[in-house]
Amino acid sequence: LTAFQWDDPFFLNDQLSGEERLIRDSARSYAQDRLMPRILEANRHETFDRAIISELGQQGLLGMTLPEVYGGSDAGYVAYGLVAREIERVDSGYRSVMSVQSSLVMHPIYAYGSEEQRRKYLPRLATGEWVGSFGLTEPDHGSDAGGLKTRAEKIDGGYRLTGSKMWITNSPIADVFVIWAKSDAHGGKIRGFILERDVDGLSTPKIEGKFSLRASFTGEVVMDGVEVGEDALLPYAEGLGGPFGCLNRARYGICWGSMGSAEFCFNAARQYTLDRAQFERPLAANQLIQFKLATMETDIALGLQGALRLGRLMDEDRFAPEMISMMKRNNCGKALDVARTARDMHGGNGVSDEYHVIRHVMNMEAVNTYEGTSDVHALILGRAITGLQAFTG
Ligand code: TGC
Ligand code: FAD
Repeated sequence: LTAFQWDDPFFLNDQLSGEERLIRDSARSYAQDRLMPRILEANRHETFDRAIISELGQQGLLGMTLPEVYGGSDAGYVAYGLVAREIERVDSGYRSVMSVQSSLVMHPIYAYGSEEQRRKYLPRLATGEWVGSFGLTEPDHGSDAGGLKTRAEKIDGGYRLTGSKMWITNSPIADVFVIWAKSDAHGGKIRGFILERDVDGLSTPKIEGKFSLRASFTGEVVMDGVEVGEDALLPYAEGLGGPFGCLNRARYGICWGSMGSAEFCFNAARQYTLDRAQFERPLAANQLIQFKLATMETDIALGLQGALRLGRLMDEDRFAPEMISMMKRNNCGKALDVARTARDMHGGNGVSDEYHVIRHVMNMEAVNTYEGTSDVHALILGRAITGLQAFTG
């Protein structure tokens, strides 16, 4: 008989290559040594240390699925997922910053950009010298992304963009913006444009009072007749498939990241209930507590296995978007349940940020909503299962 390992029930560690383990361990050391000591104050005061993006770059954690010639490390999707898990074990806001830069800004420039665009932007985004953001959502079009209203009008030598984007991660501090707009010159189809910070008519007000992902800046992107040259257009993306090709990668990263958050909460709840006694015995000696721990651990173990399988399929380029919807929805939902349960098991201390679990609860509320809400992913799966779309009447 093999001994059960409560902290790695299905021996996930054995299913990784030596290189994947090295990347995971180095990301874990960075996250625990450098990010964990900063998070309490950052979350409490809603601040983000810009230096973190440069540090992620120095650690080789930005654009890691891209080829080395553009500043990436060609490390593959499993390695990328393992890093997301380590960063989100500390905080979803920090993972968000990394996901946006890697999957939502570097990926489209690599996949849909010209060679000049790749060479201009990717190396600087990979080192963290430049910060990127991705504008798809608008005040009146979130789940219904295809209804977006931002327009690109053809002018002499380029385009004029008008519209506004809402809930955009990194926008208040970004140097580079990948903006999705309907282009009159392309029959009203959705096209991607690269905007730089210093263009006239661009403003990026920060959204205040956010009670989730407080350690990551979120803002608007307001474009009041922003004029850009022909070279701002991403030549190789047309239609919703452009932004969704990026979202596939970012949603996949969240499958792993959410499990990192859940593992933190599970470990914290296990240790807390072992250490704290009530009625003259450890809380962990109670059946109700053990039931909760068993459920949490099962959800995490299954979620990690699913994420790993999905990552292997992505590395083989053999994935369907519905697989990502299934795992994004499942893992975010389970991570939210785990965080809420861990919060409860900490009693009154659970609402103090010193114990960190309440911060994970708050974060997972947004993670369960962005990149496609839980119910939108259910509808994507429902459509694939039945052949009937239920988004509209
Ligand atoms: P639908 O008819 O389904 O598709 C229209 C076109 O898009 C293509 N497509 C995809 N392509 C690749 N991958 C995918 N996952 C794709 N999903 C759709 C599709 O093939 C089709 O192409 P074509 O050539 O035939 O035109 O479009 P719909 O309008 O019915 O879509 C409905 C729905 C609900 C599925 C979709 O709009 C959706 O997923 N909405 C959710 C919106 C969303 O996820 N927004 C994310 C914004 S970014 C963000 O949240 C970043 S948070 C970052 C952080 O901080 O970490
Ligand atoms: P809505 O679409 O209005 O949905 C509201 C509710 O209605 C949800 O419960 C939803 O599931 C439900 N609903 C919607 N349609 C249907 C339907 N057909 N049937 C049944 N129920 C339905 N976007 C970006 O482009 N870039 C970013 O960097 C970015 N970062 C973000 C960071 C944060 C912190 C947050 C909170 C959001 C971010 N977003 C970003 C936006 C995010 O993707 C959207 O919030 C999300 O897609 C949901 O859109 P919405 O907020 O407009 O909600």
